[in-house]
This record gives sequence, C-alpha cells and structure tokens, in this order.
Amino acid sequence: MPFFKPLLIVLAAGGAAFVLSGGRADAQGTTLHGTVGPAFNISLVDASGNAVTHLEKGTYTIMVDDKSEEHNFHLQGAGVDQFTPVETVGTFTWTVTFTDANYTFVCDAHPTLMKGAFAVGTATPPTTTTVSKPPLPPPGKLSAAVGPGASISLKKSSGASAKTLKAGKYTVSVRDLSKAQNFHLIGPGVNKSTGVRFTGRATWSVTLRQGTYRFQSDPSKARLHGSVRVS
Ligand SMILES: [Cu+2]
Repeated sequence: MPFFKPLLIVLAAGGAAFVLSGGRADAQGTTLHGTVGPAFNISLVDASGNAVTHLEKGTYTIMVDDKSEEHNFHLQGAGVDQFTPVETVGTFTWTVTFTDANYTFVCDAHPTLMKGAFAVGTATPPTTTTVSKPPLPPPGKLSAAVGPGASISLKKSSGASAKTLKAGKYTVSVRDLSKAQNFHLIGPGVNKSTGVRFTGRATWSVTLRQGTYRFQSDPSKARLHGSVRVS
C-alpha cells in the first residue's frame, strides 16, 4: 500500500531518533549559574542551587555574576576558555559545549584560593571540589571626616591620624558634615569621594597598595587635604 509508506518512514525515523538520544541525558538548554565575589568566594551551581560536580556532556548556558572588581570567573577545560574581566562587575552569559573531560573555574587573581572543578561525561571526577573561603585578615578600619568647619581628617581605629598604613584592605567610615566640602580619597587603585553638597555617612571598602594616598575636599583642596603613606 504505497499510500501509507511515507507515514511509516516518518514514524520509524522518529523512533530511531528517540532511541539514540534515550541513553543519555540531554543537556541542551541547561543553564548553570556562576558567581564570584564580593568576598573570596567562587561557585558554579545548577538550577536547583547545587554545586556542580558532574555534568552530562552537551551544550550549556552559563550565566556568571561577577560581583567584584578584584576577582573574576574563568572557566577552562577541553574546548572551553571563557572569563570575565577582573576589574569589571557585571553579568555575563556564555554558551559552552562540554565534552568528556575535567573542567575548572578559578579567579585568575587568586587561583589557589578561589577555585572549583567538575567532571563531564565519562571523565573521572576530580578528587576535590573546592569552594574556598580562606581565613583572611579582617580589613583595617579607618575613620574619615570632613566638616562641619574647615577640617578634614583620616584616622586609624586607635584615633591617631593615619600617616602611615600597611597595604591591605580597609573599611573607611566617612562622616561628611559639610554642605560645602567633600571627602575625596585618591591613590593607587582608589578614587572615592562624597558629594560636595552631600552630608551624612558613607562606608567604603578599599584596597590600599604601596604608595601615597591623598585625601582632600575638592572645593578647598589647597587648604583641606592630607596624605598617608602605604607600605
Ligand atoms: Cu579573586
């Protein structure tokens, strides 16, 4: 019966395709979520929020939320090499195809501290999957103030003027009590200021590197300024 023949062929082809794909999970369209920062943390999780340790091979969408200007997310392995910029914060979407191999994700700035790994397909899973949160020295604390009169200061937690500091992370609590002045901290890798008309408090997290940092009120910088040496 020639009339039915094309229909039978279609059915057979559909059945064969189903059998072929039935043996393995189809990864097509699966989305994974990578996160790095704001602290020293990096992770890759599936839609349920579980850490990725093993995947079926296939094509995935990777959405990365890079929350830090000090860290990045770098995904590497057979056929895959995708990374976010270290100095940029933002979300990134990649389409990647994983084959039978091990893959790693690291922060390029802290590759020994911030890393993870997973296996795909028949690859042997890596022995450790690390999501590191290493103990770090707590950030130093600094108090910055400008106003209410013609005054500006940057002090250590002891209350002493910050003339010299060790390089590292600091939390700066800023009190801007003047509607005509601001507090502006400038130096290697740092350029932060309150608004001139702004009054109130601000908290900044900064990483101070070796060098000289200057603080000033921009409208009166000849008069209201100071500096701190970082070693
Ligand atoms: Cu990092």
